[in-house]
Amino acid sequence: MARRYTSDLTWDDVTPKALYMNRRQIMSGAGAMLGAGLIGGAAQAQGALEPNSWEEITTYNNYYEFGTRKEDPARNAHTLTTSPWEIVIDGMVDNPGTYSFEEIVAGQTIEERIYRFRCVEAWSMVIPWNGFELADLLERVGVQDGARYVAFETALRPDEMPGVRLPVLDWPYREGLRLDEAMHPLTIMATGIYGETIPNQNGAPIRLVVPWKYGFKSIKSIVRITLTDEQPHATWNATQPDEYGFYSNVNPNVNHPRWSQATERRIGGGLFASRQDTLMFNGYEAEVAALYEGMDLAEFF
Ligand SMILES: Nc1nc2c(c(=O)[nH]1)N[C@H]1C(S)=C(S)[C@@H](COP(=O)(O)O)O[C@H]1N2
Ligand SMILES: [Mo]
Repeated sequence: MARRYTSDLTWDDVTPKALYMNRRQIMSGAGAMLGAGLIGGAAQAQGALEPNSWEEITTYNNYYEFGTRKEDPARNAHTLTTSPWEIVIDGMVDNPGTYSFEEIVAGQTIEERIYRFRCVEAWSMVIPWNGFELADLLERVGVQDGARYVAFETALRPDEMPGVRLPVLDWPYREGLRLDEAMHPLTIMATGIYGETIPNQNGAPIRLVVPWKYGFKSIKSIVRITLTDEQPHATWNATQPDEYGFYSNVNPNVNHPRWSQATERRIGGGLFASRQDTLMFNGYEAEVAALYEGMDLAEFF
């Protein structure tokens, strides 16, 4: 019951709200570039893991349903209706059904989890999420014997999502985890950032966060969760199987065919910040390596 993961990043690492508000004001001012450079540079010199600002987290996004440029989701995602919201939970569960967002979060303790977030494109952030362990939800609906994977699906609403009118991906966006990955205490369903309701561009009202995997596994605005005995369809994996594996664990030793994964650019690091080394399993090796014992991580990338 009290199986709780303690993050290696604590709230002491988070810029207090007053401070990050100041920082936003500083950065929008005349010395914006210089200020960003000095702050980011200082933090990095100390090896500190300073969470990214609200501004950075909510304006530099990947959410292709709202466009493929980093600034598109912040501009376009306001059209997404996030209330009411329902999630279908089906497949190999004792209590399948259509659950409202309120039913899903009822009784969950919303925790703060400050996680590194590493996109497969080799940029990264540190994000203070609010959410609950996916395992808690799965335990409530009752996972049946024989279930081996969890499949997830994002909403598909052409009226509200300009990006899905183009065949950029095989909509709806879908992802999947092995059951033991889904049940891992690091895996959360996020409903907030910095204690605020999660913005639409970050996957409102509820999205997955799997911090040891490349960002595309952390599927947004979930409307369906299915327990299954077969490896689920995963959008990026299906699109380019030689470039995006089903597992997609962050791994500095396995390069993307078109770029190195050994280093990453921390968003907000500033003009003079050097790239930083990418950590095995994004820094969560001690917690998750056992899940992959005996697996060839280059073959099952
Ligand atoms: N439905 C959906 N989920 C998605 C994506 C997307 O395009 N659509 N992009 C993924 C990618 S590539 C990344 S890096 C993260 C970005 O999350 P953020 O914008 O909150 O930082 O969301 C992931 N989840
Ligand atoms: Mo990504």
